[in-house]
Amino acid sequence: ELQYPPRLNCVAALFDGALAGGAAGQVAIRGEHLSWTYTQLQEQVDRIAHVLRGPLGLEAGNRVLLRGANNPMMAACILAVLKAGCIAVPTMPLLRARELGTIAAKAEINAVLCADGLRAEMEAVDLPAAVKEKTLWFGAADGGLEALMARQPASFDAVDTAADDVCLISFTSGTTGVPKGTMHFHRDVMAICDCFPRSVLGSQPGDIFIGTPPLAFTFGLGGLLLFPMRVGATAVLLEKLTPETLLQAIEKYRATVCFTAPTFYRQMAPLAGKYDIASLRKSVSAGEALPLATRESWRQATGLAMIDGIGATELLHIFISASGDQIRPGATGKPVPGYQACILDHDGNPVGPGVIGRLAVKGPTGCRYLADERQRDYVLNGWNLTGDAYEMDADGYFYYRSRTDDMIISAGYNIAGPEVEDALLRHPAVAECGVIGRADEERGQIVEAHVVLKPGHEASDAMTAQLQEFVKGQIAPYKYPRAIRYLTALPRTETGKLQRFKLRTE
Ligand code: 3UK
Repeated sequence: ELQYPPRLNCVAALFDGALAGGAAGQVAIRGEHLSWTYTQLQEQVDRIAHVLRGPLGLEAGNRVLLRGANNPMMAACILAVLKAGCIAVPTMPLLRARELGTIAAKAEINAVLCADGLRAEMEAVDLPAAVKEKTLWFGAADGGLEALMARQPASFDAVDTAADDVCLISFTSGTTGVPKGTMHFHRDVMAICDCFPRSVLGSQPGDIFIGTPPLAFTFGLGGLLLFPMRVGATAVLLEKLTPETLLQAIEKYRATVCFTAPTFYRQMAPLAGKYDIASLRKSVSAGEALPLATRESWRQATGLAMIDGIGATELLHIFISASGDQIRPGATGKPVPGYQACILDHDGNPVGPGVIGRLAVKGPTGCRYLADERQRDYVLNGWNLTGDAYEMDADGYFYYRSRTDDMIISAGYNIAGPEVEDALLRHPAVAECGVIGRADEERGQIVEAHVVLKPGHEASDAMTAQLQEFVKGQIAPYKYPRAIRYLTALPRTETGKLQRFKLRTE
């Protein structure tokens, strides 16, 4: 059972812990152009906190929309908002003005801290005049936030917040369309730092964290900022990474822990041999299902057993995972110590091993939607229903099957798209694929695959027949894709998630 004092400011607690552990001179954040030790990061954070409470005139509990790519200044801004007793509302860098407007209105923001490089889109957002007056730009060649910081004291006393004051409003990335705001407390931030990274990763002060998820996505906020801070380790924050440049960066920065999505690992595997990435100890995959084929190709390329973990914005971070000899092929893992999980049937009753049902999770973090969102759809008797169809085995391992809404029902059979995707990915011509159910008069639905071929392979009827035969040889023949469409890329969110709804409406 995790216990935190009733008065808690998570950013103050993170710095106090790191500094007490001797991290003062250790690099906290390494960016493309600069790095800060823990002492230097704290000074930046403190100066920004002064700007927020002084010149910007914010009060405790005010909400600050944050916008920027992954870099040291964006990280410092997020930390400063929390340390100043305000609430961070981080937003994905690629969002457009209309989407930002919806988030700003839903979260009732009071101020904006935005990277100068994203200024044009931010200025196009329809905001109340009072908020426009409280907008500061950072990373500009002149003036902006940095000019104000220079005139502030170098040290700021953290605002004395309660452990269950809201400190973060995080928006879901909207695989279905409308983003939902979720609220998290100061103690939730500590809890995620004390669960997955402790028990599954075994993070240490010497670790160097690297990866792709935006800090505005809680996967990235935890993995690339909060987790390293909790143990006084180093976070490498880089913008615009590709599979190739991520491998280069792992080599260059001697990274030990990598956080990214399954597609990235899939694309990195064939290139990994070109780089010296022997420093890497842990590779964490989250955001969507990790196909066994991807796990195997990464293992072959690097010798590393990938750590799969399912997390959700509603629960802040990863709650089922496994590492080392606890990894079981095909399973996500077991509940992270601190969390409980079970499988429920349609009526909300628990089902035993071997039955597919709805995943339900309980733990130190949980879903609190902003205002009128669908809280009652997500939380049932204290259990969080993530919307995932899962199955448990007799040893308590949890196996992902599909999103609850994505289960394909064809001629009376239940078919999970990700299983068909895993089979297709084993074919040497297939780079990427997404499998959905397409309405069909005769069968209700048919299995339809959307395939991206590797360079050097052509879409043709012969290819379709070959892929269909291949799948029939891998899994029960009734699961084979009766229709195959070829694309040059799959529609994905900024967080790397396949947008199945877009495949369905194509
Ligand atoms: C799916 C997975 C299978 C699943 C997230 C790590 O993805 C994150 O949060 P989101 O709110 O989406 C949550 C949903 O994504 N999912 C995530 N991980 C896996 N499905 N295997 C996985 N390993 O449907 C879940 O309900 O965007 C991930 C940490 C923090 C996060 N917010």
